[in-house]
Formats: sequence, C-alpha cells, structure tokens
Amino acid sequence: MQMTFRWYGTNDPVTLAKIKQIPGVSGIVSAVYDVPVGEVWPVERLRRLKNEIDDNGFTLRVVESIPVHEDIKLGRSTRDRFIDNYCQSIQNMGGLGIPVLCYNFMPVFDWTRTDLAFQLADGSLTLSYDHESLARIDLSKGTGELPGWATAYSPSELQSLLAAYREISEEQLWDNLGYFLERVVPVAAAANVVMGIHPDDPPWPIFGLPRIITNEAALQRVLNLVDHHANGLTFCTGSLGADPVNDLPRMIRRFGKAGRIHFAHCRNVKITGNKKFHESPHPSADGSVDMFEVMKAYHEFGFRGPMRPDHGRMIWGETGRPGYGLYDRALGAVYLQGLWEALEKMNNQNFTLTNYRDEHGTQN
Ligand SMILES: [Mn+2]
Repeated sequence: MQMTFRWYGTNDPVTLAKIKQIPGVSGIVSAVYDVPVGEVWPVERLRRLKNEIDDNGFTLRVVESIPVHEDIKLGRSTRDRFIDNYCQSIQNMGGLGIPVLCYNFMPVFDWTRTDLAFQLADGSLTLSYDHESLARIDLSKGTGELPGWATAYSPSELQSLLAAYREISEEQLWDNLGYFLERVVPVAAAANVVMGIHPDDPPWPIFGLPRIITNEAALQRVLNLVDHHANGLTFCTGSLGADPVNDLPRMIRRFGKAGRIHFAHCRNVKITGNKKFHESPHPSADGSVDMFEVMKAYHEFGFRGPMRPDHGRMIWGETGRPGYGLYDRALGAVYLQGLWEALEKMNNQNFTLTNYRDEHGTQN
C-alpha cells in the first residue's frame, strides 16, 4: 500500500510543503484543472504538474480525475471526438509514467451533498446528505441552491441536460459506459495506465438522474464490460458505505484478489437514517464503516496500490475547500497507516492471539 494525498494544484491552500509534513505520505493525487471538459490534456501541462510534484519529493501516483464529457454519457453522436480526446489524454499520462487514472460516470453531478458545513457535536464541520432535503432543492433556478455547485451550470444549460437524461434509461447508460470503455481501455493498457472507476456518490439516483455504479453487482458488471486488468476500480468506502447493503470488506476481497482495485479511497460515513448520512472522522468508532475490517481485507491480498484518506472535516478553525482541508485528512492518513502497521507486524511475527496468550500466560 502506498499512502497518497489529494492536492488541487498550485492554488491549493494545502501546499505540497504542508503535505510533506504528514508522516508516511509519498504519493500525490492530482489533476489539471484548467482544460475545458472534453478537450485533450496537453502533455506540457501534465509534465509541469508532474515536475512540481517531483521537485517536492513526491510521485504523481494518480490522476483524479479526467472528467468524462456528458455527450459520452448521453451517447450522443458527438461522443467519438470526445472519446478520441480522452484517449489522447491517457496516452499523455502514460508517456510521463503516471500509472493510474480515476474517473467517474455520474450524470451531471459529481459527489452531491445537502450541507457542506454540518456541525458535529464536537463543533467540527462536515459534509452531510439528506435525501428529503435534496428533494426540496429547486433546480429550475440552476444549481444555486445545491451546495458546492454554485457556478457549474446556468439554469438553461442545466435544464437541457436534465431533459436529455430523462430519455436515458439505466440500461442505456450502461451501454454508453460500455461503448466508452471498449475504446478507452485498450489505449490505457497500451499506455501502461490502469483505470479505476469511482462509484457514484451517493450510490442512488438523484434528481431523477440515473446512477448505476452503486453496489457489488454493478462493480462486477463494469469489470465484465471489458475484461482486462486495465479496466478496474477506485474503491471508495465512503461512497459505497452510504448504502448499508454494501458489504465493503467482502467487496474488497472479491475485487482486490482479482487484481482490479487500482486505487483505494478510505473514508468513513455515519448513516443516520434512510438515505441520510454525514461524513465522520476516519476511525471505525466514529462512523458506520469498520475501517479495521476494510484495511484487513486490503492487507489480506497484499494491496500494493495507492490509497488515500478521502474527505475530511473542518477542524481547529481551518477554512477552505469543503472536504479537502489539511488537518482531518492528515489524521486520516496517519490512522490508516497505524492500522496497516499493526496488520503488517502481526503478520510478520506470525502473531495470533492464541500464541500471544501462550507466551504471556494470559488466561481468558
Ligand atoms: Mn471517494
């Protein structure tokens, strides 16, 4: 396992110098943010990003994410040009030796929350989601009422996109994902890049938009669309963990042992009702995800890929990009490494509770 940290580039208030002070973090997850969706990421822009990261003593381990143009998801006739561009961006990544691409296939909205500053009992602020509150958001005025999406679409752009998706069934969205992967995965494989689809967050339809990457069966279906190592998963415990039907350790064992988890997002969520949750600190005791069982599952098959703490709360008065402050994510990175170290050492010393008791004469 390689511990990594997401960095939003030169304008991120969480600088590489600060990330350097978090113990054990050696990889960076980043992206190019100023290329319009659908256009090629120029190799020079990627090179500059990689060089800056290298110069600070890190490796650019993952690109998260190259956005997939809506025309591809909608299966419009214009999609081939955008798919060609996507392939070119992947080749540019591969040419620089950047090995992992995280992407998602969520229509219109990426991760969605109803409150970006939900206050927990300890005074910290976190991201929360309540399906009933979401239903009250009026999108006819654009994305203004939706936290985190203030400027993404004008009201008319949004209405035409939502109308276009009303014609798209879940099965058609699957077909469109298949069409995309059939063309992109061989290019990625040839460029020594592996792809990891990020599950939909939250893992159910919102605003009447189809969402398909939601559970174990869906992840298997993605892998079956193109049965190649380069077609893999970003396994996000926070996204999948918002639905209690998802048995995360079982899924990690299944897809991890098959060699198809290329990137691990470890995050905890506290489920507080039906389609209602807030993000919690990373430790098991604070949320609905048993992070020890998650790490045990990864450790069992010897996961060697990049892992990162996912969203963090805002604590100690920090302000900044919701979910992507420094402090709570740093606590997450160290906690995850603590679990991993314990698993490593117990394994190396062939530690079992039984022989510990034998050696120490503990009666229990
Ligand atoms: Mn995630």
